[in-house]
Amino acid sequence: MTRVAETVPTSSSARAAFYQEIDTLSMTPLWESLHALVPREPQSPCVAALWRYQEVRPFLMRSGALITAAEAVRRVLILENPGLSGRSSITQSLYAGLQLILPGEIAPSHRHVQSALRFIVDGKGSYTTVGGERTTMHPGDFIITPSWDWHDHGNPGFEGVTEPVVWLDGLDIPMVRFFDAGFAENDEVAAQRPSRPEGSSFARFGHNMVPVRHTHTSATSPIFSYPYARSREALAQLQRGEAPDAWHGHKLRYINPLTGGAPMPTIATFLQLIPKDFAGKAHRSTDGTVYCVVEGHGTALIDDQPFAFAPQDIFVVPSWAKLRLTATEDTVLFSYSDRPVQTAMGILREAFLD
Ligand code: 1HN
Repeated sequence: MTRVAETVPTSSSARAAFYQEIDTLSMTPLWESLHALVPREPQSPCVAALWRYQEVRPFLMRSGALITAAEAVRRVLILENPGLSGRSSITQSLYAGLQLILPGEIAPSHRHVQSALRFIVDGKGSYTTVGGERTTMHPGDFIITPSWDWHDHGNPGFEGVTEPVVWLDGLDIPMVRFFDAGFAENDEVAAQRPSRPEGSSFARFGHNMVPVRHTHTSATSPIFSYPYARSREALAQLQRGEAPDAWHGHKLRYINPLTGGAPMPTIATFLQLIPKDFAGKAHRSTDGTVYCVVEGHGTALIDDQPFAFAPQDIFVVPSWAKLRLTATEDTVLFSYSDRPVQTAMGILREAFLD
């Protein structure tokens, strides 16, 4: 390429002095930051990372001895991306944390603009009440707390079993922070009194049918609990009947039954089965994604860096990083990302590589 002789003979010190002068007027030169502002492709500060549940669990249990759920409001250890230190974020747009609730505890009712998902990782015997309906939590269940719905959690035990319960919290906290649109309120009561029997929402919306005169107008799915038993059975049947997708294995996305779209306005969720001895092809997408291992062992190769995973581990794949999944036994992965937002903006990109 020929260079056009357009250089003005300014010294870098003259430029630096100029930048200092305009800084007093709260101005800054675009030409110094243009490349960073408009990169040729995503250059995320978020890095690939994996949290081994067996390593994390003792610390969670220690937190149980340090503070009660009532005092903490929510007893959570945040999974903070090592590249986003101090930002309480696992990707630029998403939050993740592991929440512990001990037998007999109540995490008091409150509500906030941030949407939350719970993915149950360990233990039986807890429930969450969302907008007046209680749901019992089982490992592998995917449960939604819609924006601005009252919610409280408790752990009274289940069928005589009392044990600590741990779940993964996924929230759109960084997105709401970005928009400076956050509001929150504490309830007058610690635990809501249920206004409908358990299972009402699922009866109405969970069977490929909907009430003829339903009035649900929320941006969030009217089903707020997607039981693992049913989703797992769907994957088992797919596995018996067809070959896995070369990139994803057998992968289903959770839907809002009223729209067919993502169950939450800001977060898409998925469950996939990677069959034993599957060696997936590489895939990349602009939605950085958080994975939680439900069953099985394998490796996530993220930009050629191997992360061996075991049940209950959590790992994060940054935007545009190449992901290749392999499994040494039948493996089930839950995942979530900001895909609905990128889709609404028309900026989602994916590439399926060989
Ligand atoms: C929240 O309300 C919960 O309700 C969990 O369990 C994590 C993180 C930040 C803000 C609110 C919950 C949260 C949260």
